[in-house]
Amino acid sequence: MSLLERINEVHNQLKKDLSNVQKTFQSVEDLRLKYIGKKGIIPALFRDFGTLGPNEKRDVGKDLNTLKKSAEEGIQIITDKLSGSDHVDSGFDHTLPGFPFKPGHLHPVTQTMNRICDIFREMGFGTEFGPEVETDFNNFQALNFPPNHPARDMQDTFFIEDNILLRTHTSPIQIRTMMKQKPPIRILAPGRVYRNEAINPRSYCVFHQVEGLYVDENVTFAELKVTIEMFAKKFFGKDVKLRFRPSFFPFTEPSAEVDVSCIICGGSGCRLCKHTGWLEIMGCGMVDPNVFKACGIDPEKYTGYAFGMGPERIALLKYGIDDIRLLYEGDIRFLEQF
Ligand code: 2NM
Repeated sequence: MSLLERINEVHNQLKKDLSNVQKTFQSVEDLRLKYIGKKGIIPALFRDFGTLGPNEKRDVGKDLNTLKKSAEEGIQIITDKLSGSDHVDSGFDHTLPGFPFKPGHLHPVTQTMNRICDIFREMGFGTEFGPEVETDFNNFQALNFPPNHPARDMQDTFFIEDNILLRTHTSPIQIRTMMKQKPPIRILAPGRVYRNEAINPRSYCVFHQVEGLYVDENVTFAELKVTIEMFAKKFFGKDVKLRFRPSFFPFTEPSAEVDVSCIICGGSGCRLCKHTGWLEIMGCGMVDPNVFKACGIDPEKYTGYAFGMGPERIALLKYGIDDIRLLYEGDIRFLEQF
């Protein structure tokens, strides 16, 4: 092969190497050594070039110089690019202080649920979860709802099939627990629930509940009262007063609704408590014997109390928000205040 042909072949190989080289300083340096280092290909060609006669030198010299220039420039361009994208001379000052990104935080409803669960955990309540798609049995029948109760209407409940629905409260979690576990049972059931009702400032079709259940021998209404009183004082402050009003739920007897003295005015009357001095925070009662029977628990041996509250409602009260829909619009200007 003549020197001219070798130069041509080396030039083609150089072009391939330049376009395929890995973009690291080490690979580019290896390439430089291969072609223009002292022991490289191009200096070797120059040594052979020195043995040619004057006429041949004229023909070959031009191509050899072009090859040398290609190698030097090609390697320089890649080296410059690498330097720019790495650290040198990119025009960016790496010593500037960092941009102050605000750390994120949990949603106010999640914060409220966690706080409720934490307080009851200190009192010995475990936490149970369950599916949002439930059976009619777990959501209504076992909870002593009569077959024609208005809550079982399509107007109030999202049905998926005849006996399959979106749970309207987290009580099915307690039903599942009572069916698989013997007393003593002391659990909290937090979760998302669904109701097919018109959306307005006070109610939304999706919201949350935290329910509690305690089943053992000789559980009394007095224990229910002190447990809820301890919770309310931890959550709202030790000066808060409580009021239990008689109420009705299919799954408890007797039943009560619990009010706390208004956290804004302390009981003297204001806009938040609609000038009553009281805020309703939850419902509660003694578990109806029919619920125990449906779960295979002996109502002659065991009694129990249960309670339920809505973290959305409690978050609205705590933060003085007047429209539940704000909690679900995901507007960061609203959410970042909590
Ligand atoms: C409430 C109020 C009163 C309740 C009852 C039960 C169960 F499964 F044990 F029967 N779970 N939750 C209950 C009782 C819920 O929410 C306002």
